[in-house]
Amino acid sequence: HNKETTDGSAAKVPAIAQPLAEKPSDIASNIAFHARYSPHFSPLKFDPEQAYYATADSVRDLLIHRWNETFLHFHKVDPKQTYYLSMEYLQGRALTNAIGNLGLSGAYADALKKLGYELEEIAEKEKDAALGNGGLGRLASCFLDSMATLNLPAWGYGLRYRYGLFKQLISKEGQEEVAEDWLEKFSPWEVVRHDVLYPVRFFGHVEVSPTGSRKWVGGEVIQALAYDVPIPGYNTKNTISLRLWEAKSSAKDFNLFEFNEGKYESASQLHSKAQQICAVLYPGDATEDGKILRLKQQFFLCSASLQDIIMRFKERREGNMAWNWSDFPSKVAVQLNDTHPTLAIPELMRLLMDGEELGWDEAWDVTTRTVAYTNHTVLPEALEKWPQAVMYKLLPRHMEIIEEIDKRFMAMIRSTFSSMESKLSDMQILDSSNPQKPVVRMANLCVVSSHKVNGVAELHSDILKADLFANYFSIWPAKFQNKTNGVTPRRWIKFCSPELSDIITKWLKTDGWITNLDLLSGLRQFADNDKLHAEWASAKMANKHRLAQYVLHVTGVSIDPNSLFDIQIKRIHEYKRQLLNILGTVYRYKKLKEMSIEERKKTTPRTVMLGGKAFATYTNAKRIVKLVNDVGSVVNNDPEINNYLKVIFIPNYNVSVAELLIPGSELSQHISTAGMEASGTSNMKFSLNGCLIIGTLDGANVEIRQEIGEDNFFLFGAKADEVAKLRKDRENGLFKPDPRFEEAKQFIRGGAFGSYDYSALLDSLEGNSGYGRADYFLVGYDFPSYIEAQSRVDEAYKDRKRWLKMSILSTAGSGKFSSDRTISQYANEIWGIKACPVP
Ligand code: 9GP
Repeated sequence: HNKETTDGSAAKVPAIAQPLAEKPSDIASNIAFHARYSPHFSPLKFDPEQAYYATADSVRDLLIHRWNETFLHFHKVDPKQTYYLSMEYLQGRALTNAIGNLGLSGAYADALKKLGYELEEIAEKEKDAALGNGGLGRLASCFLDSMATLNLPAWGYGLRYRYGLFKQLISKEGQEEVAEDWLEKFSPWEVVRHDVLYPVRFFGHVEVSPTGSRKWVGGEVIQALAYDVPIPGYNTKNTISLRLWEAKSSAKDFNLFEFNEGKYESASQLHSKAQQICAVLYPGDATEDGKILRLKQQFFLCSASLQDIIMRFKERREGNMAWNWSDFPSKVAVQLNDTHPTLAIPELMRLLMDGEELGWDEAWDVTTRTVAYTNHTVLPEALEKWPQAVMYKLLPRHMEIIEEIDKRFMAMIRSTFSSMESKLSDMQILDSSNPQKPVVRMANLCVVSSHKVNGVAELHSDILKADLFANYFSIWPAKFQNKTNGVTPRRWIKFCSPELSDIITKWLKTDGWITNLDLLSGLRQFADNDKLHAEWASAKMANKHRLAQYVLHVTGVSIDPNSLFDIQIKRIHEYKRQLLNILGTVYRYKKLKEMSIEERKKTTPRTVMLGGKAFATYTNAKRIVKLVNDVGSVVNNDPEINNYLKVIFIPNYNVSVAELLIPGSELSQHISTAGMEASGTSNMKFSLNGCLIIGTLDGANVEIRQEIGEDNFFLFGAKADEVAKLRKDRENGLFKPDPRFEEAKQFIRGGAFGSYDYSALLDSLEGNSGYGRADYFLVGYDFPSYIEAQSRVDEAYKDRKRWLKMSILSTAGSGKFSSDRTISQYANEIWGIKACPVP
């Protein structure tokens, strides 16, 4: 292997004779080899868990081989490279995906059979890597898959959280959060790089030398240690890296003397401070200590990653005397995934000025040509604002730099765009309008310092230009772009729904659609074909059976695969309006109760499934989780209604659960208040899997509807540009609630679903909502059109042929929503990078 990859650096590594197994018999012996010689368990066992680890170890051999080749190839070619900085990655499980991307699913399944196992059985032993919250983190993971598949020179950087997203337990009280220990045993997918270690400083002060140069000194210094996760591309040798930083202290920080004196805590103070940094994803930030910890996490990611990027830039220029710092942006693109990694901006400035001795103008030129920013939300509470006092304390040099950026920005506006002077207070980075609590607006810092700013769906990008960033757009129109999100077709159909994928390949007579999703449009010509209908229906039914078994396993409730499977899975948030869904379901239940048996028999039986986690301190979201569960307990145990309606709360929703639910879905709900969901990505996964959408004109729904055709989308609700007026009308007492809406709420208030007092939740729809305005999310306004859209769903489902045609057309129209398309656009229109395939 060494021979193929030999260049200057590979020659230092001795050659090896171990074969890389790709045939079932070789794979089986390789797995057996790992079971014996990579002993993670006591030697006599070969139970499913041990089989999983041994299998993963054997896959890892293949990945490391390709990974080294990719790294060396990039090193030799030295292309411009993208670095994706994200506080979140929702990787899920890796085994099935890695085997699939390597094209070895069949070979591994056969090999495991020889050893007495089914691939699916052992794959279930893997814990989800849930280093993220929701859509933003899963998008980052889909992007990595596409970057590798497209052979792009690109890496991800993130944090190696000890505990990722919490595990959700459901009891009578509702949701309970417990720490999810994804590293309980260990992860076979990460490789610690003991030689990749950078110091990251916090606190301290700025020292000024007699020549006026400034240096940040003192404070505490924590080490960032790299853990690399290989990301294999599909059907290519290219295997890229997700580099996750872990915080640690060094031996010199351990005070042996104090320890021996019995002062155990102070002896290892820095050790425990280091451990706090990567302990959990999004630690609570209500207190000042919480804020400092969050900022520490963000800065830790930015500083370690930039030191690493600069090191690599210099390493690749070793021996070349002619390079210049102004070359940096032609070799490096840094993408900020939301505002969480904003500190990369002042940190790059600091490293260039204080470390490499560039002047302000040169450092600013390099920084602004390197960094680009993606906005993922317009929700005010998600646009980060950090107290200036906290920033001064933790990052004194960075605050100096931010102040200087702000000062120069204001001077530029006054001199070049004097008509914007009145807007300056909104555009400024430092907001001192409340002298008690001056803050740094991270989004403004991003917009001012990035060469490109993009939203994640057309509607969202338009809102950024017209509203959130309108002032900036008026001075820098060329800075703003749209990059509609996408999802990887490998994980989200090929591997999670092999039956449907085989049918698509058979009818299109090619599997080229897996990397060129636009080819799915070729299914349109067969949308009325009875034979395809029969195959399509049978694949869906197989997936529904698999899902029904899972539901029985995790909830104890048996559901009927002949009923319409209606699913809403996403983080629980008032703007996502799970409450609208459950109120609609309550209304349906009440109407069923009022019907005669004969009438009931004419209805469309439904299984309504909801899943998602509520942020631990988000009270109304937790009440919604409880309400869904309470409704389920009553409905599912009502013998009259049982055959016509079931309501299921799927506990502990995560990536692996989504891989089961989405292929088995027939209707999915994407019903956010228009203008509030930036994009959504599960909507794309559902329609790709032939599931129909009931939804509002929000986020990427708008484009999905365009692509699959208006007739194949159950639309309802207010439009984004009507929302502001509707809220005003409501404040002015002009809103008249629909009697059906009142009926549903009254039914709950009357105790139909138990004795828990839901008035605080329901009151948010009438009076004092958390936002200080009544029914801010317009549940009441949209309720009647939602109920009517649901009736159209019921009717459509009764017509099997029509429904199947719509389902096929959904898949056929999903070509645009591949993350391969999204990433190609980022590569061409923002990063300026080109494919660099390993020969
Ligand atoms: O809420 C958005 C979601 O609509 C979008 O699909 C996702 C990926 O772009 O980002 C989410 N935003 C966040 O999680 C926080 O900004």
